[in-house]
Amino acid sequence: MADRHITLSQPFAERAKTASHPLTRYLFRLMDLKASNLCLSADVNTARELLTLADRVGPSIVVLKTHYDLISGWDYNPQTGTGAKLAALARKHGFLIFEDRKFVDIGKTVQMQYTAGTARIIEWAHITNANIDAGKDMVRAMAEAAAKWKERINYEVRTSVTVGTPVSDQFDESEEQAQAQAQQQLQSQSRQQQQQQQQQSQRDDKGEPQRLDAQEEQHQKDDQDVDGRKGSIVSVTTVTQSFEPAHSPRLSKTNEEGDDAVFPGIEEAPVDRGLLLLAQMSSKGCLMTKNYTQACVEAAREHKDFVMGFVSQEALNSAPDDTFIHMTPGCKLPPPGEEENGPVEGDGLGQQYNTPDKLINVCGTDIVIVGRGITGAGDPPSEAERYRRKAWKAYLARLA
Ligand code: 6AU
Repeated sequence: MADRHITLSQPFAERAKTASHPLTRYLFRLMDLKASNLCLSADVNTARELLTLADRVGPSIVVLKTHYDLISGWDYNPQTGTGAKLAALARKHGFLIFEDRKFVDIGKTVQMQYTAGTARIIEWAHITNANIDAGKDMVRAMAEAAAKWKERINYEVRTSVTVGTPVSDQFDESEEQAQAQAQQQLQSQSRQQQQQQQQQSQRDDKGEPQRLDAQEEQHQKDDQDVDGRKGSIVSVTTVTQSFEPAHSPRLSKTNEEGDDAVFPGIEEAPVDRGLLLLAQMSSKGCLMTKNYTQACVEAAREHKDFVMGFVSQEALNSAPDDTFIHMTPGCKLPPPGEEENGPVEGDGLGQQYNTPDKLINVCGTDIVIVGRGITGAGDPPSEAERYRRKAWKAYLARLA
């Protein structure tokens, strides 16, 4: 660990004033408010388990970490899917979502993986992480993608439907996917209305529903075109979108009861997105060298507006003005009844564990990431509370 850096003796409430990243400042405030420096690694099998766990354990944590690609039944719908539901739970319980995607590739590829594709991680995850083996430019590429995304979502999309010929090339190419979905939804809604009216008038004339006419066949063709994202649009429905400033940082709404609940005592999280650099790993025989870790620190300093801090095994702040946050996995408590700060066995697959006290009080991390220690317990919410208390106690001990 670096020589005792000022941030090691500063309360989180103080660090909330000095951290360079807005999301880090918010997170420190949340930690102070909830007296929690616990992140749950929700490595479960199904979307239903994930959402249930997030709802039950939410009160004890400040970060919920996901691996969306190990969840079966993940619903990709940006408005009503698993990401949107998690976001609603995050608002209700006051935690941030951290998708542990460990991006590593050339800049252009990670930009696309981060903002587009099936999962559209940037839409629902406040935080993600990257391994910078591919070089520091990858961090710049992600930072640029996040800035562009933020600029776009600072404006709410207002959508209206009119009759006429659509001018599809009015739309920015980067928005094509979202707009194709919106268009598909609206077309289907307007078609349903037309069908209902049509069927109603046909029923009125002859007393029973009739076969749909050529117009419906054209609509069916439109559907295929929209699914394929390209193709000539000849529908009678036109979607017009305009962008207006958004008053709320909220991105999605699931339309479910309770969706509007917001954790008391703090406003909703800012729309900013943040990156953690995977600077050190908990696994046995990890090949990340000191030089690699140092390169992470340098990359973080170069992108303070996007990099919040590190996933590391120790505190890495060393320059006087470093204000990064550290999150540390490989954390477990010894089984109940054993010495509270005693050694903890690994998982037999390379994972190594340390106690919250060792990681926070001795190694100087800020947030401990706990997976199976909580998910594997008989009663995850009460086990999460036990971890929260121990981790907070270790933080207070560090300040003393
Ligand atoms: O507590 P566990 O061992 O059940 O789960 C630890 C979680 C897993 C790992 O993918 C992740 O933490 N992890 C990471 C992260 C967060 O990037 C880095 C690392 O060095 N070790 C580690 O276990 O979801």
